[in-house]
Amino acid sequence: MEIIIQQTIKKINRGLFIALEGLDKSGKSTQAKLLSQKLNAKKVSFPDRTTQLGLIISDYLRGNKNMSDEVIHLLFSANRWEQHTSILKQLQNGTNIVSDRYAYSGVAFSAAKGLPIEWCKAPDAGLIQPDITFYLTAPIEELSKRGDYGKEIYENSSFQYKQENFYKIDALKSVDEIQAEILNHISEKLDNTSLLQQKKLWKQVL
Ligand code: Z5A
Ligand code: MG
Repeated sequence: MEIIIQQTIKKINRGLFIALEGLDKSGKSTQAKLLSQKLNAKKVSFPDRTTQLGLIISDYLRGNKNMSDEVIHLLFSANRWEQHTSILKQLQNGTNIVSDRYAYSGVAFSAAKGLPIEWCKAPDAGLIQPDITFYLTAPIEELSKRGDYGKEIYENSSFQYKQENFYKIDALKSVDEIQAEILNHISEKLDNTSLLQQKKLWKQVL
């Protein structure tokens, strides 16, 4: 796998950008960590709770701060923009990036609260688009049995993804099975590097 990745970076002349999205507690962070090790990639996470904006978001998620749906949506987006130049530079330098959640999380959560989809998409327009996005999904009743479920405010409600056409992955498989499936998809995608044109959200060629 490593050799394929290195050859690809040479062919496309940049790093690969992979995003993990999906339902709460579907195993995104578990897979992002493993994948970043396998691909020798830099892992980024959204929300990035280490920045000033990230700290405000974190307070909100813990239920310590009231904010309108619009304001928190814009903060989540701004939190991605904070990392944008760094992500772009690293990709250009040939570093692979694995993102634990990204813009699709933002749109899905806020649209599910009733904000118009186009309004939700607008602040993320122009962010670099992941080359491949994996969407981990399973019945919520099963995921709610997992550790820490219900600790943050969104998990106490019925907000969940509605749709997206990424690679759907069954989150009830074992950690190793999921990782193997993800690597297989990446490998398949790398066989046709013409599909790896760098784009901006939402699907605009750079
Ligand atoms: N949010 C938003 O509204 N707008 C935005 O723009 C963004 C986010 C970016 C916090 O995100 C919230 O912010 C989130 C969306 C919203 N909503 N909520 N709540 P977060 O990413 O910080 O959330 P988190 O606390 O990391 O939870 P998570 O991401 O939903 O979990 P996960 O990463 O998918 O799962 P995990 O941590 O890898 O695993 C969960 C547990 O399951 C753990 O005990 C694992 O050991 C176990 N696990 C993992 N994989 C498996 C398998 N395959 N089998 C069995 N058990 C497993
Ligand atoms: Mg996570």
